[in-house]
Amino acid sequence: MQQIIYLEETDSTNNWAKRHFEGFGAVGAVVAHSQTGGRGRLGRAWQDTPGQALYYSAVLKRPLAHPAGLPLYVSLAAAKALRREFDAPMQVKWPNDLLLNGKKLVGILCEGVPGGYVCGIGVNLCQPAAYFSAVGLTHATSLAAEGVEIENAAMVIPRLAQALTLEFGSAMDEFAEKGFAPLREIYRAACVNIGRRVWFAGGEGVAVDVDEAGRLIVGTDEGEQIVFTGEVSVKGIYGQL
Ligand code: BT5
Repeated sequence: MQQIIYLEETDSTNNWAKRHFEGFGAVGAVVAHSQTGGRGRLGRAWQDTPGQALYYSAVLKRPLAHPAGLPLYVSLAAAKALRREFDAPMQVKWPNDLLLNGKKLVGILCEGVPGGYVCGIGVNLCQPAAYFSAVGLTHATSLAAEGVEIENAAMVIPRLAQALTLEFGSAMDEFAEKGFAPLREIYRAACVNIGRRVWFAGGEGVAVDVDEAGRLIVGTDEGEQIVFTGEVSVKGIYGQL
């Protein structure tokens, strides 16, 4: 049985997992009812709606042959858990946002620490659509806002936390050994970037593929470019014209 710790409040479940990393077994997780300093990538904030969303971080203490693909693995693992629990058809925006009906439902923040990894996953469960417009997150959504019936979030949260934690156990043996390559087809099928116009730090073009290492391949006027990291906006997604 993998250990999942439930907290009433913390700054960020990723921070908490890092501070208590030594106390975890090979696989474990922490969930908070509320985060006072939830973090996104690149110093951005993750909004807190206590009890209406899942704030979860998995702790992973195992070597990964190709750790660069971890955020993509985690996005597929979360998509699988959400499909299983709620029958929700998720899409992925490279590298690791999960979208439902074109809006951001899940944010993922993977961080390396000495001896392993912390994988943070935020899932919006039952905030009403009006909440997102009130806080200016016009491209975000929750399961409930998309019509998924959530009777009791307090019961859904531990169920989803358990489903997610399973994905960090033996389910990830193949990824730990072989990296992203065996997942490439599944990822490509879910990826909203492919075939769309994208903008990235080095230019713009049409996303044509995701390679075996999980990098985005973009066809530009100067030829194919490989995007390793950073922000990529996608035409037609998040209000991008
Ligand atoms: C992410 O960053 O999407 C990663 C978010 C990870 C959150 C989890 S919660 C548990 C764990 N503990 C943490 O402290 N973090 C992790 P990024 O790609 O940088 O996106 C951040 C952007 O998403 C913000 O600038 C907003 O535009 C938007 N955003 C903020 N809160 C949101 C929410 N609740 N739902 C949807 N979008 C949100």
